[in-house]
Amino acid sequence: MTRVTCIAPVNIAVIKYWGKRNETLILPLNDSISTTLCTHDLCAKTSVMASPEFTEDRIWLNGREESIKNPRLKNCLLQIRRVARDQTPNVIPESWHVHICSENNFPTAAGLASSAAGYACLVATLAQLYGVSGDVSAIARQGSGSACRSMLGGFVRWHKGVEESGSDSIATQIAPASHWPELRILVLVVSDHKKKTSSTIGMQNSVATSELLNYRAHQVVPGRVKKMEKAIMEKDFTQFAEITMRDSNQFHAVALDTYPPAVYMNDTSHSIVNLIHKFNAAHGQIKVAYTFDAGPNACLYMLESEVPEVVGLIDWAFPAKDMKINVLRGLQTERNV
Ligand code: 2P0
Repeated sequence: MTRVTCIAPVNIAVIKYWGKRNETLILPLNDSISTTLCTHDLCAKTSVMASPEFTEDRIWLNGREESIKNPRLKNCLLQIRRVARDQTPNVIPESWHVHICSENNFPTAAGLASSAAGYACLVATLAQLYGVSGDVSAIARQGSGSACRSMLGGFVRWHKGVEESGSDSIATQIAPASHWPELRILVLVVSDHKKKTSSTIGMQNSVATSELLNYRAHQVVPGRVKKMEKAIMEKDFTQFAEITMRDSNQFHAVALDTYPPAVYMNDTSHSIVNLIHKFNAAHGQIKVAYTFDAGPNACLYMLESEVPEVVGLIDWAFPAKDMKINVLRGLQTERNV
């Protein structure tokens, strides 16, 4: 019997991925950029065991057995085994089955990129178990699109690619976390309920019905990606923050432009947006940026020097007795799993 355990972090997009051009291969309509967190508060942990005594592949998610027949899961397993057959045929015999145990220590499916960390962790663990080397981000991408970004640390770009096969739709590192060590993220967990519309379904509906999505993917994001890379390389927080907020707002505008609309933010999310704009206006400069994924929870980017004042502001605006809003502090990471 042989066993490997890995942990993988969540990533938070500053240029959002929303919409696929190929559902099977999970090829996106536009590039996206994220930062990978380094905190044990927000990560997935996966153990995979292989044994000649196992009679079938099985998986447990957060302690509950799930079907191994999930096509994305099956595909990741199949592809790692295919690479292993070529690269390392003697590490795990082909006849052996695997048992997979995976858990998240944060709300699953509440718009906190749980599938990104989960599939990144699964693919990295399988790759290690089977002794596979090289870039496996294209395999993680086929588990969940945003998972390919969690395979790398620091500032990461997922290139949409142009090949029909998806071979160039991979993640690359723009810069390691050490490039901008003062950058901090606060994750405000507004709600840990499962979202009504999953990202996968939400983006399918957007592709089918939103007129704004095409404009965003083809006219807006390419320019934003260039500006964002420059802001990151120059450690220009004002630019970084403004693009981050505009991109979050545009992604939610696309969600609302979808028919029927996908509403991910709630009243508390909108209160947070207003609070941050007022805070920045009071300082006469952008000190904090917000971004929201497919859920109501807020991620706030700021420099380390601002953390005490912002935490104080959040405590003041959302007293614990009135509202459940947990603040998790995320740092960036150098590497992933
Ligand atoms: C992102 N999201 O860039 C965007 C922003 C949500 C909003 O990537 O269908 O769970 O598995 O590829 O990766 C969520 O999408 O969707 C996502 P699939 P995924 O982080």
